[in-house]
Amino acid sequence: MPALCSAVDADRWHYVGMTNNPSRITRAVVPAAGTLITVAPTGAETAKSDCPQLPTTLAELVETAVTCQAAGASLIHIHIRDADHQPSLDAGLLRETVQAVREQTSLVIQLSTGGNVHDPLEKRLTVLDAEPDSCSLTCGTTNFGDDVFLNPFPFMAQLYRQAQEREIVPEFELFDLGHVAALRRLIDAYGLPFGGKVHVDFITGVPGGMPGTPAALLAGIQALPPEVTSWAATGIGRTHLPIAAAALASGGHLRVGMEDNLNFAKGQPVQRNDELVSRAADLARLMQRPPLNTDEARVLLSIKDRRTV
Ligand code: KMH
Ligand code: ZN
Repeated sequence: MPALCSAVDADRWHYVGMTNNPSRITRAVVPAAGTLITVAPTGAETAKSDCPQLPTTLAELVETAVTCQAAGASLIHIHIRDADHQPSLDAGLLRETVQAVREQTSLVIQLSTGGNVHDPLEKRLTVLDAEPDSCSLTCGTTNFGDDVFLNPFPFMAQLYRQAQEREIVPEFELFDLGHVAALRRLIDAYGLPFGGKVHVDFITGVPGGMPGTPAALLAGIQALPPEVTSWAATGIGRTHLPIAAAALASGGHLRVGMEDNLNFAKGQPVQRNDELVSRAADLARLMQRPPLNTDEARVLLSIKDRRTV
């Protein structure tokens, strides 16, 4: 069976960072058994009025990024909000956000191209103009509660081609088993992403997508194409913790954060994103898969170094 993730090689240290443009990629040796922890701190669906502790201003987001890196995160998945705390794809604000997080942390910066369920496809493509390190790329349309999260194949292809041209590393978001098949189709049609790595994230437990169960996650893992070099998983709401445990036990990486889960435990709302990151980091250490630092994450994903200092 082909290696589906770095942890399959758990006992070996191996060179990663091979790329179609090696001079612009961090090269190092990383312990393959570590855990990439992504924080998704805000999302586009929760209202600030319903959750005042949600980081929606730039200052709150930067502070969140700093504390989450200290707690063990190495990648941040960002959705921004406007001055009224509404989801936004404003080009200037996106640039400002990328710049500020890049100045204050060494986190891999991933901008959401999923936006809010009501964002038009054309506008979602413009996110790449802010020159993030990475972008999300959802591999198919999904029922999303009472709404529809639209991702037709031509849109996926356009986003993928633009990310390749701009040397931005996509993270393929898989909400359903059919999305794994669409990823296969995308790679067959357009080749590998910039940097040559294929990193996917199973987003489980969305009402309308794959359930947040270990059985569903394992079905997804078993269907992954051999080109996939690493995978992560997250569970929405109360599936957050069981999916994290199942992912770690299966050799995967983790995504946590208030985009996905607003309760630390029953009756205990999350107050800060770093609480979720700390718990994930503890779990990873317990499983002998300690959090990757940001340099190791950059190597794992073959991220182009856009930092100026
Ligand atoms: N807000 C969801 C509709 C992504 O960031 O790429 C989509 C989402 C996925 O959050
Ligand atoms: Zn998102």
